Amino acid sequence: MISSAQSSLDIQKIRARFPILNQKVNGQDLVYFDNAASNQKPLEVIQAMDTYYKTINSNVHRGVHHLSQVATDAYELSREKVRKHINAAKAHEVIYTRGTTEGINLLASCLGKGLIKAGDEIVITAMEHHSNIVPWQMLCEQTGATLRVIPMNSAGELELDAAKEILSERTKLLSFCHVSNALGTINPAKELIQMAHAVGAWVMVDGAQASPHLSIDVQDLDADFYAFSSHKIYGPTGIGILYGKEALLNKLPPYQGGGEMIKTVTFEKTTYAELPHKFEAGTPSIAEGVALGSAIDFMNELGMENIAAHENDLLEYAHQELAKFDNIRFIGEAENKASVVSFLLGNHHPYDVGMILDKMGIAVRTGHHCTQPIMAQFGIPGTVRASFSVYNTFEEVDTFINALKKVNSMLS
Ligand code: 7TS
Repeated sequence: MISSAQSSLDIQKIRARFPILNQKVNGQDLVYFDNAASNQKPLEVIQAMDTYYKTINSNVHRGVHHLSQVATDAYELSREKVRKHINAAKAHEVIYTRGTTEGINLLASCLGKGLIKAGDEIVITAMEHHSNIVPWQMLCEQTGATLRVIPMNSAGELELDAAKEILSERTKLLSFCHVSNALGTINPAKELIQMAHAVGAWVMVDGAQASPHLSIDVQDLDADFYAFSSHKIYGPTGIGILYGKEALLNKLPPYQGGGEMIKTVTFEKTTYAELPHKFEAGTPSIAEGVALGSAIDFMNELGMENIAAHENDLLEYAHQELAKFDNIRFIGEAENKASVVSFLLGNHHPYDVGMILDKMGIAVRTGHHCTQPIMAQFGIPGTVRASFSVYNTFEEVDTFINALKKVNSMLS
C-alpha cells in the first residue's frame, strides 16, 4: 500500500475539517467515493453560510441600508474570487447561475433568441453529460439547426481527426466537457478551442468535472464560455457560474426577465442592466454565493496542484489494485484522466455491486451517470464509478478493494 504520507498535504488534518466524513454507515466507517456527483463541504464553507444568516442576511444590490450593503459586498467579493480563480479578465464576465446545467441552458436559451438559424450547426462530443446534450437538442428543435457529434474511441478519447472534419463554417458553437464525468477523460481543451475558433465558431466548455481537479485559466484556454457548479468544488448547492467573454455576453439578449436585470421599465419598453446583472434576474442565492467564495479560499489554501497530485495518486493506486481482479472491465482508459474510475465486475449488475458496497459503508455511483450515449457506445447498462476528492485516503482504497473481493464472492 502507498502511504498517504507521500503527499505534500496532511490528509488527516484535512479530513478533520469535514465533519460529515466522521460517521458510520451501516455500522462501518463511511468511505465516500461519490465525489464526482457532489463533494463534501469543509467547516469554513458551512460556517460561512451560518455566519451569513446570523450576521448579514439581506437582499443584495438594492438597499442603501447597512446589511444590504454588507451582504452585497460579501456576495460581490465571491464573484471577484471566482474571477481570480479562473483568471477571467473582469469580474462582470462571471455570471452567477444555479450550476453547470443552468449555465449551459442560459447560453442555449439566449442563442435561441435570434442568433441561431436553420442550416447552422451545433457541435458536441460523444462523451457529454445529458446537461450538455439536451439543451442543444432543444435549441436545434426550436431553430432548425443541426446537432453534430464528435466521436470517441474505445479508450474514451475524442477522435480529433473526425473533429476537424465535423467543424466547418456552418458550426456556430462547439460545446464539450473539459473532463468526462463517466470516463474521467481530460479533453485537450485548448486544441479543441483553437480548432473551433479556426472555423469562426464560439466555444462553450462544461467545466463541472474539471473545476474540482484542474487549475482553470479561461484566458489561456481562450474559452468563450465556461461553466461549473459550486457543489462539486466543496461549495454549497444552488449556485454555480457561467463565465463569458465580455464582448460575447454583450451580443447575447437577456436570459430571464425580472428584477435586477433592468435599467428602466415602462409599460412600453424596458432597457437592460449592464453585465453581469443583465443575466441575473431575481433575488440570487446569496448565502450560497458567499460560501462559494470560502470554498475557493479552501482550494487555494491547499493548492490546486497539491489537490490534483493527491487525487492522481489515489486514482493510480485504485487502477493498479483494480487491475488485479481477473473479471474487471474498465470503461474509460484515456491516457489523460482525472479522479474517476468507472468499471464493471464480471457480469454483476452495477446496481447490485453498489448496493453491497453501501452495506459496507462505501458510497459509489452506479448506473449511466447521465451519459446514456456513452453507455450505448460501450453496449452496457451502466458502470460502477468511484471518484476521489482531496480528503480520500489510500486506506479507503484498500477498504474498497477488499469490499469488491467480497462482492465477487457473494455474487459469483
Ligand atoms: N456536466 C458534467 C460533466 C457533469 O458531470 C455534471 C454533473 C453536470 C454537467 C451537471 O451539473 P449540475 O451541478 O448542474 O447538476 N454530474 C453528475 C454526476 O456525474 N453524478 O451526479 C451528477
